[in-house]
Amino acid sequence: MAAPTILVLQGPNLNLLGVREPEVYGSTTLTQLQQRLDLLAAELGVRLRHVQSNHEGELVDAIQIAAADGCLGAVVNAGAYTHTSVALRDALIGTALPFVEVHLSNVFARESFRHVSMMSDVALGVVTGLGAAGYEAGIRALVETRVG
Ligand code: CA2
Repeated sequence: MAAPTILVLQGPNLNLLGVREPEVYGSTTLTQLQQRLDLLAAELGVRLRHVQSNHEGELVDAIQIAAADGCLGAVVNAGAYTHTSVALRDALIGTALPFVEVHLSNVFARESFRHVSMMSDVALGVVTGLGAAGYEAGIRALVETRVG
């Protein structure tokens, strides 16, 4: 049987990781982050489906497709769409895909508009400010809380 799959969803501008603003987001590139998470996933016996998009509708599509494919859940860093996107909130609620909201930076130590999330209240949990370790915590939590 195929290993259970977790969607790791990255929103707008996260393709710039490690290239711009290393003082805020660190010097690890998106590819390096994905490789690190893949190592953890292999240890835990799950697979990761990595999706990054700068387009809101593509992020909605990825959530719907993950749910239709029977993915175990999602680790979601929706970037700036976290703070604005009713469409992503609706997709997460509508699909009932269990998810952990993750932010590399501590959004509560930043501008007040980043303190608002359209999805925190429907997430299993939220990890903010721990960099790559936040994604790892999200993956571990999904594996530990999975039903079936
Ligand atoms: O801290 C996070 O992970 C954020 O989700 C990142 C978003 C920001 O809008 C959220 O408030 C918090 C921004 C992602 C932009 O990523 C960049 C990475 C490197 C260089 C420039 C942008």
